[in-house]
Amino acid sequence: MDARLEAIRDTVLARNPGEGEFHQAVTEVFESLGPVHDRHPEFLEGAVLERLCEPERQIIFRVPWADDAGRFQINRGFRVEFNSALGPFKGGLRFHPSVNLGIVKFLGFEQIFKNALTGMPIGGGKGGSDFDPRGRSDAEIMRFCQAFMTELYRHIGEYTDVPAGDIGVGGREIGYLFGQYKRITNRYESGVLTGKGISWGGSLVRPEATGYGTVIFAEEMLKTRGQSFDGQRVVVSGSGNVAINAIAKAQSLGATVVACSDSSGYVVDEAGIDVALLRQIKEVERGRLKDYEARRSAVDYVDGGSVWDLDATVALPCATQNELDGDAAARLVRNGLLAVAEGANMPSTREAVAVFQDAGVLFGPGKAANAGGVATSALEMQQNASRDSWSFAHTEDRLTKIMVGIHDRCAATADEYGDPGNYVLGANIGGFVKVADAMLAQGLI
Ligand code: NDP
Ligand code: 2IT
Repeated sequence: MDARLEAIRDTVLARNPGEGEFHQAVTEVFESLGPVHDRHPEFLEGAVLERLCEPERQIIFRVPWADDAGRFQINRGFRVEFNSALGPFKGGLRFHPSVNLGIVKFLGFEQIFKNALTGMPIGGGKGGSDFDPRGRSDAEIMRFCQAFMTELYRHIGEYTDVPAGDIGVGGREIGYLFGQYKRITNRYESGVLTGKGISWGGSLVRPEATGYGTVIFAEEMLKTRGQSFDGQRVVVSGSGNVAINAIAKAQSLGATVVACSDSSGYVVDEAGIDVALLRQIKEVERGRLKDYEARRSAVDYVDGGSVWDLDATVALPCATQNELDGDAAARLVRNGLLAVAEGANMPSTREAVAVFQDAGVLFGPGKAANAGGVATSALEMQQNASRDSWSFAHTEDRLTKIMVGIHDRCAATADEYGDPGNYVLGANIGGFVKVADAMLAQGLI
């Protein structure tokens, strides 16, 4: 790492002790930015990096709620409003027992650059709670969402901060959150949340957008080597919103997705994952992936283990951070891997990324490859602002153009900085320069 940047990075790490994922995300971005600071000394003079690493505002709050047995439960809520140089803070809410400040900050930090890459007018933020939705009734989910919004409402707004979904937060939760926001504020402010239902201000394609976008990004990478998804053998981790829609899109392009997972285990279905059955189990019944095995022939369920033990030509990690380490990467490379596109945020460890890059595997980092979700959230905001709603075909066409544009910008930036094919460099520099220019233009804030 450039020595000037390393000194700033070390200060950031010392000021934020114990936030391992945040340290990892900052280090990974800083490693790309040395050459930018040679060309743009004004970024150092303007203390852009120091400002970027300090969120504009961080909110931590108590979320008290009552479970079905009438017992009082206390969770912790977060919203980190990281950077508003390009637009209102924008990013999802994660409900998962592992959520802590360091995780919310890594996600918010990544979101700044991702949102810049989309070309849409959105800043970066993230939030969530250590609430565990697993095993909770619908009524408990509703009461939790209402309690969460009872504090969050005062910090968000169409022009201020616009949350959406992430792990553990989908259409159901956004509905309860929106209802409570409306009830407290007495305002039908559609643009305050994205991922809404279609009849009450949502956008077609938003549910599919992250998974579809990840596959579109991967297809563009494959094209640079004269290849496509057609005939590829694909392994996907996760079986949530991003994973299911990535599987559907990859198979529509002629690939066979032979496996997917949840946090308990994985299924191997050599005929190709049955997306309708997977949706039925995970989205309708809210069941476990294990249930898939009994309902389809010639399927193996492996309890525990790792989906990365299988061989594949394309890997799409779509579950969570640091789920793919250096050993798993080396195994995939040995078994003939061509490409990786990250549907999840930071699913590959730094060691894994190094293995992929050293082996010449096409590697699309999350902040570029999974930007289709937030980009379509911005399209939802655009429809809300004009009180309009677009067709599926039109919205999907916009998403496709945005993803191709992100791919091409990352590739062109990597070329410009002398490292062709390095999408990590291209995404980090491309996103950073746009935000840095806007921050300097807006003065010392
Ligand atoms: P969901 O809650 O819909 O699904 C998450 C999936 O990942 C589940 O299969 C879950 O398994 C698995 N998973 C979650 N945490 C862990 C863990 N600690 N260990 C193992 N498996 C785990 O979330 P999404 O699909 O929305 O999000 C998946 C990833 O994509 C996240 O990294 C998120 O930040 C990222 N992302 C999401 C976007 C969106 O639009 N939703 C946009 C961009 C990125 P189980 O059910 O067993 O917990
Ligand atoms: O990580 C992400 O980009 C998301 N969870 C989606 C955020 C959004 O505002 O749609």
